[in-house]
Amino acid sequence: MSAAGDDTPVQTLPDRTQQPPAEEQQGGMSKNAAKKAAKAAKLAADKAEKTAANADKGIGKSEAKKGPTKSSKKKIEGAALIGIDVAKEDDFPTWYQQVLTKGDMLDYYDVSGCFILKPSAYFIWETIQSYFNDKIKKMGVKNCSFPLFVSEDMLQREKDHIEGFAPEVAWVTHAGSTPLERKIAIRPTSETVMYPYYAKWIRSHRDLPLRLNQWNSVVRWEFKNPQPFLRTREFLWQEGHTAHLTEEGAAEEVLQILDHYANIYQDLLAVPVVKGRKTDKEKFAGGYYTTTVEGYIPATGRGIQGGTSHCLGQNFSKMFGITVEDPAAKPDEKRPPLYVWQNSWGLSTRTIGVMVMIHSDNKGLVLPPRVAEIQVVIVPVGITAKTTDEEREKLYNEIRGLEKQLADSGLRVQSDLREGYSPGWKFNDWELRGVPVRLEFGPGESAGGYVTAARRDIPGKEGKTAIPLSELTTAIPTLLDTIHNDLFRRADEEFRAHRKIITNWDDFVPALNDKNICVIPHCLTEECEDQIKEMSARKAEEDLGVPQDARAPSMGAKSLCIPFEQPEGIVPGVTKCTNPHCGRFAEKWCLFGRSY
Ligand code: 87F
Repeated sequence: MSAAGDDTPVQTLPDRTQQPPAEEQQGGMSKNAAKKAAKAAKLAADKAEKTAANADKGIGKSEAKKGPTKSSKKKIEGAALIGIDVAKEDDFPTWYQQVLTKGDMLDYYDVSGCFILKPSAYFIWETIQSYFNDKIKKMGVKNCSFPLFVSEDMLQREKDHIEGFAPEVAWVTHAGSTPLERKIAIRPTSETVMYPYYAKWIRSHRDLPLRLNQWNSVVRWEFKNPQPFLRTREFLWQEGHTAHLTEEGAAEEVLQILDHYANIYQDLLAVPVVKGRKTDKEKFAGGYYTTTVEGYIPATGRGIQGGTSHCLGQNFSKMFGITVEDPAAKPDEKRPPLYVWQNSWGLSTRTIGVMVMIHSDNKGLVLPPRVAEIQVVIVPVGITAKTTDEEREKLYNEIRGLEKQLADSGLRVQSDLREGYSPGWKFNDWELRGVPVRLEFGPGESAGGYVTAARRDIPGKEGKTAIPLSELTTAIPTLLDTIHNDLFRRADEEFRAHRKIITNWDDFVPALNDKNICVIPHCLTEECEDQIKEMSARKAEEDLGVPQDARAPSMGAKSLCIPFEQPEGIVPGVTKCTNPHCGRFAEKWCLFGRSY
């Protein structure tokens, strides 16, 4: 669509439309999905036409009245096809992939399961890094870097619990064509890399607590369907590993870290999470207990683990011989050495995937303002064929002034003075990239001493306000905070509405099929969890005679966590576990759901 007249060059959005390799298309694109895509493409084209038409309203009455000409209409449809062409509600996996690639966050790579994080995604990670670094440094944690490789010997030290993980460990076996004498593992996590050195470095209780963190990448060669950010063979994370003299010292830290994780989700990404403890079945097998933040993806109705903070107890210190002399021993008194108490905690770039899945829409990314690389974009509007070079230069200079004013007040702002693109095209482009606020500035605004602000999270007129230029540097930060709070509130309301308290088994599977996750009275035994998983999977109908809804996904429900915030109502020794085949008493309310 050309606002500047029909002589504007044909505009195509940058080609960020590359499809993932066939094997990475979640489930591949079925015929049905293709049909849906075509339908959605038509919808999107219609929508884009409206958007572009709206955008043009500020351009000059004569232009707006004319409406799109035949040739400009063609261009709108072309542009829309380059935008998101499937609806979130119709084909979520394809939508997700498109939002990320067309929003310029991520690209696919020619090694399956590996992805490129482009600058706008990496900016989010850097923001998380800087927030979390600040918090952990105040706790006395120091950053460091350990090698990428683990010897087979060290990895095997952990063999009891590594067994389950073994299929995912990637090995280096050759240098060029020469076989290595001993194969070397690539770290899937760094316990076995770091703890031999903890044993060496920790000599006395005065060396405690030892608190180290790494920002690194790890490799887990998963065979399940890869999903950008959520399940990738290499991913970025931080892993913290600490050693304490006492259980209490370790326990306190576990919860402090969990709070930081919850705050990263809530305060940076505008994503609500539930804090809780993992059941014995779901905890880290090598540890003592695991705490977790659990999120929820409304589009699929699935829970997602957002980050874990483990108390490892003394398991690893016993395996690796990490001991100190008992500080309570009197001078010549011989006491047995004390095994240190350890924690480990990790948060990964999965955070970014969760954020995208929750907030983004059929126009593309919706970035929460605190992590958006560009928070505000200023787009000139109302330039017509009649506008003189001087008039345009005057408008551009005013825009440069606004940009500087906002940048000086600490905002991340960019003006879009690209020639040859219409305002409507630019609007679509910035919407695709998720920029939280667009400021429109044209001759009308200039004369009236205001800017028109459009919120990315509220489409159309409803999200537009006029802001007097005199209030710009106070109003925009306020607007960004409002956007953050609204994004969080909407996601939180949705999460709460889909967290059902269920006490009757008959309501459990139907609730899951309605995209809920369920809080149920539970006995907390592993055996019962296994049963629940089986009974809530689609195959349960054939195998167990448990009737299933035709919409039931094949996946069964797992326990997500035992929420710290427990509803009322469980009477010890009276309340029964919700699984009718269990027969035990309930211990706690436990959150169950289909999950990632
Ligand atoms: C995959 C292969 C080998 C998870 C694995 O959660 C080993 C493992 O130990 C493995 N996948 N884990 C558990 C990781 C535990 C823990 N490590 C530090 C964390 C957070 C940070």
